Amino acid sequence: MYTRIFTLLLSVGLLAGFQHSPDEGKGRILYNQLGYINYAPKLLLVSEDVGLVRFLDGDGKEVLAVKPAAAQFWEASGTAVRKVDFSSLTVPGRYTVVAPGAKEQPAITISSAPYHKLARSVMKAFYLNRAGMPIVEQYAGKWARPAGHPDTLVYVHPSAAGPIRKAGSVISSPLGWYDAGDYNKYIVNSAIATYILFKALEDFPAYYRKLNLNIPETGKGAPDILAEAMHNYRWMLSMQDPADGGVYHKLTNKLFDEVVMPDKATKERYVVMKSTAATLDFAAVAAHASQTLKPYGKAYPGLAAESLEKAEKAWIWALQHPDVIYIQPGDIKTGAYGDRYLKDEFFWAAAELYLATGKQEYADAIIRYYMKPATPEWAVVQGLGFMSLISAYDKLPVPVKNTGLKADFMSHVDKLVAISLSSPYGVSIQKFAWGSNSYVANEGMLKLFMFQMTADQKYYRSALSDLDYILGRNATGYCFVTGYGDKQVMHIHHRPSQADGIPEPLPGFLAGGPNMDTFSDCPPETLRARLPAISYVDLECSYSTNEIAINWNAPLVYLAGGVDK
Ligand code: 9MR
Ligand code: 9MR
Repeated sequence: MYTRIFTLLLSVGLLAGFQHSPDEGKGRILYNQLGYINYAPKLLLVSEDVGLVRFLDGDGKEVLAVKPAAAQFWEASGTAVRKVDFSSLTVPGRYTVVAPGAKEQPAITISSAPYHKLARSVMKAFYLNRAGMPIVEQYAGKWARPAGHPDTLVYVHPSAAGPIRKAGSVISSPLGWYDAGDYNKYIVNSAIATYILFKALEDFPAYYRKLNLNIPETGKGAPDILAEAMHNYRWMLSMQDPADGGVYHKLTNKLFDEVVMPDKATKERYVVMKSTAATLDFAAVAAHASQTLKPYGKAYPGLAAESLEKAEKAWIWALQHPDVIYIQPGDIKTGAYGDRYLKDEFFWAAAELYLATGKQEYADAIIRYYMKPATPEWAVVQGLGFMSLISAYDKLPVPVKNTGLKADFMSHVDKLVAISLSSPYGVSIQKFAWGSNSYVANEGMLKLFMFQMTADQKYYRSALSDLDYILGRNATGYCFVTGYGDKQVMHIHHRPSQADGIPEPLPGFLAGGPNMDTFSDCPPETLRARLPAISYVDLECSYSTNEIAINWNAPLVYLAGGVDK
């Protein structure tokens, strides 16, 4: 009875916006827990009650003292923070941060390459999430596990049936990455993640050609990042119906698997419904792959040509079926990725097909589907098309240039930079949705891309600031990448991490992050703040704030590797 009343009071408190986050309150120092680059700008945050911040070297000698800037209130977190700029500290080392009113004295690192391990690890996470093959000790150490989900016997769901592949017939569609904490494979999300890895290789070629991930394909003639992307891309290719070029939306169980290791999850799997979104995203990635693969014909014989052929076939299907929205069949309960707005998918596919073929019809399509840029999300993909087009800008025909795509993209990214400069936390994110940390990572990716294009330092600085947020300088105080930081995420919603009997989670995964999309995932008595930037719990039940996903890690690969290069 008393517990009931207590719970009731608690819920009233929560609904009223009462903050229960144990991390809230006074005396905080928020900082990038992996460290800062010696020659780059450096910013940490303190709460408003914290005074003069002193930096002590290994001998306890003060090397710098900074008066925090005026407090700035952030509506998203319900707290005020003061910026501490310590950019003048450039000597690599460990420094203790002390300040009156602070409840801790954290040690911060300054180094020439503080993100090297991280960049490799966020990429290696894709290997650890592979379906269809064993993860072996030589490459994974204690994270080794037997193969799961071979997907060599997959049923054609009634929604996916055609004249040749009838309902209930069997196809083979192996490999790929698990999407997230669940074991299903979804084309829409796979496509954007795969593309971003291709793009990371292209934009930071020297770095990614030599980055050794210690995976089975290492040393076999292709850069590891490409070989890893190929593990998923090969699965994607098998999702196209050879009869008509349409692409199944997903390969999935009927219900989400139990929380067990992959090899213990053996329920039947289905390919479900072809959709226009999946087919266009497939077309974009396959067209792009035809270019990415060109220098690696020895490692992947014939694959570049096959890719282009499949991409064009997918495009034709999409033109003939321009509005097949994914509608979840009644017996299928897994993720939907049900995008309803497809102009951006048409734009992205047209852009990639033009770049791969130079054909007039695709140039016309770029213009026909032209739209203003936006930061990428799984359902918002035109930004990826912009990145590809701008990278090849000089080769674009005049009418395509005349869309104003370069200026439009730059103004989008400039807006992001402007927001981050005036934001109390130094970030561009304003809307906190499911996977909020990936919004920060995607914004950082766009900024770093602009830096590559223009060499303008303002983009680089703002991208670094996004990385600072992800690595601890955020309102929860967590370093959001598993396996890293002083305050680590320990309980991600990720079946292998939950079921493997090892206390710590698999490393290198970006947790989704704070948002208020749903509160129904954890038991009702769970304490969770009711303000967007702090509404996060490090609990396995909290799939809405603490799951991981391939499309969230991918932009972090771009960002962390691009900064580490
Ligand atoms: O594990 C699932 C996760 O990958 C999804 O993002 C999430 C929302 O669709 O659903 C999770 O599965 C839960 C299901 O929806 C309801 N029963 C409990 C499942 C978690 O173990
Ligand atoms: O990332 C997706 C998020 O934008 C949606 O709000 C959410 C609920 O539909 O689903 C997320 O995607 C999940 C997918 O449906 C199933 N695998 C796990 C994904 C991450 O939570």
